[in-house]
Amino acid sequence: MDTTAPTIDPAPAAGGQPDPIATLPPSFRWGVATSSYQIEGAVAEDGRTPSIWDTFCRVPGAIDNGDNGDVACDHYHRMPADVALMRDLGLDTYRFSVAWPRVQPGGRGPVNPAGIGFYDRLTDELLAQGIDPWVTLYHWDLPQELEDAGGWPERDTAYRFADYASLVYDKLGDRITAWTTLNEPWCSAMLGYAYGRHAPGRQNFADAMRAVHHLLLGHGLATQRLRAAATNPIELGITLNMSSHSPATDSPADLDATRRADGLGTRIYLDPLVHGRYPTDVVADLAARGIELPVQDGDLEIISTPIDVLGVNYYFSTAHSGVDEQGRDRDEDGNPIERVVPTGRPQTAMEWEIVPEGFTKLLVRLSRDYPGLPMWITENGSAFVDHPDENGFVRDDDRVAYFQSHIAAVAEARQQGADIRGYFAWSLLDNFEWAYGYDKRFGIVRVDYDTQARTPKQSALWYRDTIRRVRGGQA
Ligand code: IFM
Repeated sequence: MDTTAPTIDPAPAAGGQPDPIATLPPSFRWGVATSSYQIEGAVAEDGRTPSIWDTFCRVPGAIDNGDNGDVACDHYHRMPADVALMRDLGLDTYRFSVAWPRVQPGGRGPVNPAGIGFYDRLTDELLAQGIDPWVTLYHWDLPQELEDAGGWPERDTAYRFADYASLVYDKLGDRITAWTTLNEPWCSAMLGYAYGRHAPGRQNFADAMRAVHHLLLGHGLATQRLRAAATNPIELGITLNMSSHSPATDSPADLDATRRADGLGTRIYLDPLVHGRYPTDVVADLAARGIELPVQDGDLEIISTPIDVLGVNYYFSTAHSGVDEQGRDRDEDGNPIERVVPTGRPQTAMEWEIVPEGFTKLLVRLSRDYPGLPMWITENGSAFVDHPDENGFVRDDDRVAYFQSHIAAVAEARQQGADIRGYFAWSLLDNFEWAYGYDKRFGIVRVDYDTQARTPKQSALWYRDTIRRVRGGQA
């Protein structure tokens, strides 16, 4: 990394108040997160078979600009240099995901030595540079063969996932202690099977609900397998994407829409994971639509197998209305309306409203409703339109401001009693942002996709300096 690049001082906190980030303890842990399909490329190398994303990217119109992950950031071939970048940023930990079709081609059968070899080398490289590896087992790249057999709406996929998790643990468990089963099952279920915006691109709400249950079952089965296999202490958990939901007005329709958004966004996952039951109001809402979750005897005990850590991914918060723009409270199928209403706040390039206080509210709420579960912020970050200067340097003040206000929001939640142990910035590199392709840049390091050159942005330098100051107790 160019150490002559400017060092960025954090902006003073508003109103001359002490910076809340200064309240984070030196023991607080800092990292960056990525995912396999978004950065690796090399989709047909060393025995990897297609995932649902390789297939979906070939559907005309599915991805902006017709982009795909064939090359992405070419991380598969540039991994040691990328780890060196992380070392130069002074990171404690790196959260990456393992590509299922790379290590178990087709989603069944034995491990592929060449595929797992990549993660084996990555693990060793991280440890050699003093960075703790944190594995996510599933960040959406389901082997296509398993989708052809029914995908997550099919119960068998949960058992296939547990087998795959065991294979990975068997090869990496001697060196890796932090394990996340699933990343953002809401996205897998809703974007993938209800809205058709993500792979595999299906649009069937009942299938999405079946996927929710089987994702949770897969998580529980994998948790049991890893616990049984672990000979050393491990930190095991799941990562959920969550927001604070508020009603657009205090009308009964808006209050009910907010309840339903929270039910399908947060409680349908956390209630079974932590309390061993699905929320009764959500079950009733589904029953009103003729849908029953495919729960079998013993499933909820498996799903609520104790975990050590809850991963929280936060990007925005939302206000909800129970009526559409024409004032109707039911859609054409007779289902109640639940509409996100803009509040006029500034937005990121994703058109997501910037609501740091919603982050504090969410974290405090989680610690109240699901007590005793330590939290890590496993993703937080923002896409903005980046403009490199004549030297290729990106002065991304908007991204720095986003990080500053959101890390301060985490510190504020800790002050209010939430047990939060660490923070991963999303993301190390600009990367393949799913249906948006490469136009949306979340990286703290700019990637020139023509040359694959990496250039740390101002936000990377700010993050490095913030970590140093907090560690030294002088944030
Ligand atoms: O890029 C994604 C990531 O894969 C999952 N969490 C949200 C990020 C930004 O959309």
